[in-house]
Amino acid sequence: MLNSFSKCRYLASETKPERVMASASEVAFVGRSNVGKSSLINALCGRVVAYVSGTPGRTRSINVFDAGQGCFLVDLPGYGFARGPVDEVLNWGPMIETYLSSRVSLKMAVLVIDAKVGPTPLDAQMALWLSSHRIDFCVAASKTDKVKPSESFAQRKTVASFFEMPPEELFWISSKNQKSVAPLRAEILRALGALG
Ligand SMILES: Nc1nc2c(ncn2[C@@H]2O[C@H](COP(=O)(O)OP(=O)(O)O)[C@@H](O)[C@H]2O)c(=O)[nH]1
Ligand SMILES: [Mg+2]
Repeated sequence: MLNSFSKCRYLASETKPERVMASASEVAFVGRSNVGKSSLINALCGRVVAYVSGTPGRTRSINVFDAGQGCFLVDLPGYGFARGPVDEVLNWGPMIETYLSSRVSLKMAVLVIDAKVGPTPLDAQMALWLSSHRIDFCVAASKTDKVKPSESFAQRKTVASFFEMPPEELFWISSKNQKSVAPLRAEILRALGALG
């Protein structure tokens, strides 16, 4: 069973979900554009494997990373960014929905949200969509370095209660200073190794 992402490497970029290669098991990252999905993948791997951009809406394809032993990490295009070529914007919803609902090897989604901003209506919609499609997911609040330490405890509690979970179940992470990445890494490895 896989026990780290030290050998994880970029595999492919696809705009058609049906073209993504088959895996034994995989975990996908969803969330707003620019929320820190690619940075989080890099933090989980302990080195740069995913492209990080300062410009929102840059990732318009499904980026696949091979973690070894047939396991994939999948970086999905971010939502909430309306600008860009019309066909790309219109293609976004069907592209991730088709991907998420058709991958038989998908073990879990990581819903990445901004720790300071908290969940947006689109994040809430995504959580509901995942639940209604019976896709197991966890929530990772990223960029926690932007939350004042004095407000961190209360903010984590508020965000967790939005998702109706205890605060300790909400992953509270900073990719910038690598803070608390380990518990999420363990959860993803557990999900990838899960049978069924
Ligand atoms: N302060 C801070 N900035 C971050 C963190 N994670 C990502 N960023 C920044 O947020 C921007 C978007 O990051 P990226 O990973 O490309 O987001 P994506 O669009 O969701 O993949 C970049 O400028 C990153 O450097 C974090 O934990 N803390
Ligand atoms: Mg990205």
